[in-house]
Amino acid sequence: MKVSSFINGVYVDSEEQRNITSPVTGKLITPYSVATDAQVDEAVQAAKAALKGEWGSMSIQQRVEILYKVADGISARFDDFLEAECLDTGKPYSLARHIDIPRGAANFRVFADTIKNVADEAFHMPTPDGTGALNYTIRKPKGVIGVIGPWNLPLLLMTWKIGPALACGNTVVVKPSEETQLTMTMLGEVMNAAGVPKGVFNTVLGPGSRVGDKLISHPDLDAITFTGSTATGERVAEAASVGLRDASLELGGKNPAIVFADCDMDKAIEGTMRSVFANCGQVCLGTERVYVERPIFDEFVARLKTGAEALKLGKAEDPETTMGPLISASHRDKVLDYYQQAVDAGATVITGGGVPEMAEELKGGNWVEPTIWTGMAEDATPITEEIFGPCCHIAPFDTEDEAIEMANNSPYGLASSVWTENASRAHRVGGQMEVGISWINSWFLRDLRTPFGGAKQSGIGREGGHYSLEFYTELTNVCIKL
Ligand code: TXE
Repeated sequence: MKVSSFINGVYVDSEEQRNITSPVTGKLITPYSVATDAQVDEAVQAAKAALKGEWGSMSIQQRVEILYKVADGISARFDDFLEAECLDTGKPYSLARHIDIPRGAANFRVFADTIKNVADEAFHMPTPDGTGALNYTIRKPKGVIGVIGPWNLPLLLMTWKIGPALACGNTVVVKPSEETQLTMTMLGEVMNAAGVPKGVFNTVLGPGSRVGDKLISHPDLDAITFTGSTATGERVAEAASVGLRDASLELGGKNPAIVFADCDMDKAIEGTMRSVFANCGQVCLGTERVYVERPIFDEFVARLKTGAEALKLGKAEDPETTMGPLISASHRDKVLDYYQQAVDAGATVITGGGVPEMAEELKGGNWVEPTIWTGMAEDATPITEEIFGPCCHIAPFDTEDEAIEMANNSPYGLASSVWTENASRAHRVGGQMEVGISWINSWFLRDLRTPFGGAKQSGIGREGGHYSLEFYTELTNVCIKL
């Protein structure tokens, strides 16, 4: 497969080639072409021109039909997308088969349905002369949207933005993470086959600091939607402020789980296993801080340890595999540095803490052990900073108020999970979490109509359902004097 930017309906090469390597083996997967500055500009100009062409004059129904075809196109090539996503990220097939690829298709279907069913607002108003007036709103596309995303759930997170952006009639220039570009590259073929007009969907490939920065600084972008780290989110917000463009920022997290003694322990362990270790801990919604009520603390720690030690690290395609590697060697260095900082901060290492012994052919991969700590002070950096690896710290608590205070004591506010069988407590505690998404007895349970986003340094704005429409459209109020 040739990996290059997709501009105005065709793949374009460039002289500068870089390598994509496997997180599983460290070996070369394929080279890719880095977009030049001129190609970034061409992509934005193609997107701008497409707004005025066939795409711009389509009815909502016509757009919706095309988006259904895009969803069908992903589903029809399910196995190709699955293989590419797992090759790029190293995540187990068993995970991507149930989450990443189905959600990639669903993101087009759901937002096609959303735009089809949304009603315009209308208000009648009295006027001094008694004739009255009628106000109604018209939803228009914002224009050219810059879409920048991360490497942890590449197809899922990018289409979560591209789906609603196109449903609302915008055009997009997409910059996937330089770590994971395969499924976004394939999406170009799907768009062409579905009849998406040229220039509506474009990709530019390359490093964020260069290609990404060139894109967000382009004066002809009308809005930017970004998922990634808080530090880069601040840079995106800065670039968006020039020309007063709108920016939607979905950033990092340091998500807590609170486990009360009245929980269903089996469910709490199963849910926490997923929230800590799924995707090798590389999920923005993942749990890295677990607070457990003292009477069940020892049992909880022992059972989570058993679960962590039962995880099977291995190749993505092996049906036995339940955990893959980290995305890159540099990310592994970062995670291992936190593992060391935890020891330095006096942590008791319940399990893991290092690099696992892997079979010869996997030795070059970015493997780390699933890790659980106890005993750190709440201000230790492995407890305050996002690690983005397969690890968590477990601390005991004695009262509900103490648990809420510890859980909320973070500069981040993306997600939380509360485990209790007491319905009053579930509502009381769930509502007090300073986060965008508060789960009770669950994790990663997502209805795409609900608002998604973070409080505090976890982001600005919400996407999902009609919240996405708010971001991806510009409203015009028409006021008619009757
Ligand atoms: O993120 P970046 P990285 C967190 C996680 C991880 C850390 C760093 O803690 O360890 O961030 O990961 C593009 N202008 N999350 O370095 O830099 C970049 O090319 C424009 C949490 O991968 O934020 C990529 O496409 N674009 C997160 C995207 O931004 C720029 C998921 C994200 O990269 C740019 C990923 C620039 N100046 C990491 N610099 C989550 N919330 O899910 C970089 N990019």
